[in-house]
Amino acid sequence: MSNCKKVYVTTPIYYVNDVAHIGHAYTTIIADMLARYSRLVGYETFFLTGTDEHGQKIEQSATKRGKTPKEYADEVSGKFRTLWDDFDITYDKFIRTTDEDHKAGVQKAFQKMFDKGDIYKGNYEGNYCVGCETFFTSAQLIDDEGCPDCGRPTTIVKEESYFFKLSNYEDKLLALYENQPDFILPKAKAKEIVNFVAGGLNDLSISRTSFDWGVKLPDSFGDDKHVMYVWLDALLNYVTALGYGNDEENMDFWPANTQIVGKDILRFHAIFWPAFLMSLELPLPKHIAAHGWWTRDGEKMSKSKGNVVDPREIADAYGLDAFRYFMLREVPFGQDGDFSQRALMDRINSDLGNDLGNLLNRIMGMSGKYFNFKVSSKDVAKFHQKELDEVNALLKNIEEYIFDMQINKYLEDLWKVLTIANKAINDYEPWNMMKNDKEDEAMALVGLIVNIMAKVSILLDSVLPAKVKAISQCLGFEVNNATYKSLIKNEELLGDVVITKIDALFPRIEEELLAGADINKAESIVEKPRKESNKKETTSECENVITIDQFFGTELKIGTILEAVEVPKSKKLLKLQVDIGEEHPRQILAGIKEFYSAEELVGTQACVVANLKPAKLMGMLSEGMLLAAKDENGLSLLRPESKKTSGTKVS
Ligand code: ME8
Repeated sequence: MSNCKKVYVTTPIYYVNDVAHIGHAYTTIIADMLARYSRLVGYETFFLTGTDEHGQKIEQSATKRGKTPKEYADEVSGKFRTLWDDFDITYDKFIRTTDEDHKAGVQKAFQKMFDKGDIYKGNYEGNYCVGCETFFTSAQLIDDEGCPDCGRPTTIVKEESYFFKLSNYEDKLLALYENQPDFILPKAKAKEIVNFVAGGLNDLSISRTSFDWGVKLPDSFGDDKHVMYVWLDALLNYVTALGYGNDEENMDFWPANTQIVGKDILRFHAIFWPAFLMSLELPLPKHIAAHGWWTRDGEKMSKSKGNVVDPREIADAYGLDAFRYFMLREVPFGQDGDFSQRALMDRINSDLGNDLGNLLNRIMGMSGKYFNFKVSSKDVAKFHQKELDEVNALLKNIEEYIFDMQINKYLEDLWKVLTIANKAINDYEPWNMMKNDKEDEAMALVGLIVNIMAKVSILLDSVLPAKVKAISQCLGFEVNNATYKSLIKNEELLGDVVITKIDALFPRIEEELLAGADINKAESIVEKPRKESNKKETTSECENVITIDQFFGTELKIGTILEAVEVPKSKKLLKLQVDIGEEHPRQILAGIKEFYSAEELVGTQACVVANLKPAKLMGMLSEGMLLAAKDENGLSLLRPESKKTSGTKVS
């Protein structure tokens, strides 16, 4: 792969009969990561996504809503597109199967397959699942009726149909799997496909007469009552998007490098699709990469079960980059994963907050305190060749993980590099170097850490695009193809840089404030979990010292609790109205229900953090925080010894 100049990456085109959920976002984020990475390393890249809008299922969904299929498709397709735009998905084209040029391209392909002798007319009788738009043999059905994929009842459909001679391609497909062992990724998934094909392939019915909402056959067939099978129409999007059958403008991107699909549709992409391409005499994609399934509490997500996780809600609550990181890091590509906010929070606080964010804090702290923010790499190699060698060894072949779809391994290795940096600070103790007049050595150490952060951030650009922008601003360099080449490919170091202070990258998400919400349930997603500055994992006393100004950055005031009520369904939260000397009382949600009853609080006072960014907990606004101390004997609010005027400053 590595010397490929053009990279074409695709997602499946999503059906417009459903709202986007984290499963769709997952596929799209993986593809977006590949596309961004490819662009950064200098490959000419084309990234395609879009919507699949024909077929009986869509027709039925539209009718149910009193809309024409096109009206309905416009609406839902628009929602997908807006979501991807809001998620900064860097697609080069968003295709819709209702696009006129797509339909024309599909008709051209149909004609070509027919001219080649791969399409014939016959009669079809079979068990059809409308939900999956697929025919099944009687042997495949559950209890003689149920669809083996979704369990819903199938119906017997008998109709005149055009067929594609799939059986002709059995041997060619088996040869493909043999000769191109990484055609299907992860490789372990190839076995089930090989077995399926080796078991014998029936010819494929590729037209329908029982409904109307689809691409018509080419006029030359004079057969108006047929529309094309939705999977033939849909799969061809990958080439019509490049201009196949029309201007061919971007056909030089074909064959695709990586076509990302969910495991549910691997069979269509690993059997039908290459057979269609062989018939069209087009080259085959390099990889069909099938990822696993996201479940919610172990169950498939569906609107009827009400357990669908909305990607927008998660990204709003936790940040888009954190959501991207979590999806890419949490589950090895190809395996299933169960979505939980607890796991997401842990990743944010640990990997992103501590390992990455805190390292940047340390860079800002050390460079500011010791060197007035000016850092030179001049002596890094002199004092730290060992660490540089370790870093370079880890980064040397890391690209292979990306195109092998071992994204979690890619991220694991980047985190190993961060560990080298965090460990170096602990081992070399720059604060002692400074005390012992070894300023050059301290500068080399800080330079090493800055360079490690710069290298890692270049390779994280495709995963955390917004945060990497912030990191590069802080370090005073740009993430682009030139810096990729010098810092990663050529293993060079940055020149002199001036560090600029920025806000904490991934402020810690405090679990206590999620306390009232059941963080393992999707329903209780908080819109904006309160975040506070990164907690420092300190390695020396001096790093933990704050100035008086920093202390006074926190506004502490005496508040009088005017009202207190329990928050229904929450084990921990009380909703308080607290007078802190302002025109209106503040609403504060406090996780103290286990320790105080609502009644006993009314009229008492407590110390309030008054300038905390408001947060929403269980859908309610919280405009401050009460200070409390908790030990094994329980929790006590911190209160003035004698009554004070509401709003009195605490210092
Ligand atoms: O199948 N976990 O469209 P579709 C992970 N139109 N990924 C999931 C998921 C989950 N729970 N749910 C959906 C179609 N996906 C066809 C494709 S392509 C020529 C035609 C993702 O809207 C996953 O990528 O049902 C899956 O393959 C895709 O959404 C299915 O989307």
